Amino acid sequence: MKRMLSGIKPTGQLTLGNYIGALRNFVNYQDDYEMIVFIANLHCITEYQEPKQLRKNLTDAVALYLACGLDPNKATIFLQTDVKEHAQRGYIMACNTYLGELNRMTQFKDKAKKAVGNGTEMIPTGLLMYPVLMAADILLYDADAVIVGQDQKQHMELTRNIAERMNKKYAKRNNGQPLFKIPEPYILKT
Ligand code: LTN
Repeated sequence: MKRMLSGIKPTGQLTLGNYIGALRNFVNYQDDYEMIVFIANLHCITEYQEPKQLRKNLTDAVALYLACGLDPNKATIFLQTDVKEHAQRGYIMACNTYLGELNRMTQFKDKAKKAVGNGTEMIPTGLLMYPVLMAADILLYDADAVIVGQDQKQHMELTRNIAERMNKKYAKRNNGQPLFKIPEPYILKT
């Protein structure tokens, strides 16, 4: 069975758009794929979250996913921070990613511009590192496919580039075997 992965970042109220865009697909795919779904709470805090509200958003998201038919007997569902390897692998990915690549990410540029627009000129480093952590999330699980929204397409491309780069760089150390499976993006239509 092919393995499919997705991360959910519940920073606000879940909407009908979430249901149509993501939820429905997870439920459809859980019979045909080995589904791994996690709540990306480390990604949530790249922008300030009121702690109580964040905790509520996390549990609300899980409740909604279960209510919509995501079946814990079929899919693996967990919290990103419960698997310490996400953060650890994120560091290793950062050592194999160029500052130029991260600076070019459109989501980073938009969010950085907003921080400056607020008059603070304080851009959290976590915003820059966001795609590196996402690459770690994906490559940890040797996923065949990753479900993402259109806005995450560039992050998926970077993930594939990092994987290919590390496969080349470390092939000799791994008996010629690639370190990582190169995952296919499944881009959601909204
Ligand atoms: N960046 C995604 C959430 C996310 C994710 C992932 C999705 C974090 N890690 C790994 C797929 C695979 C978002 O903003 N929705």
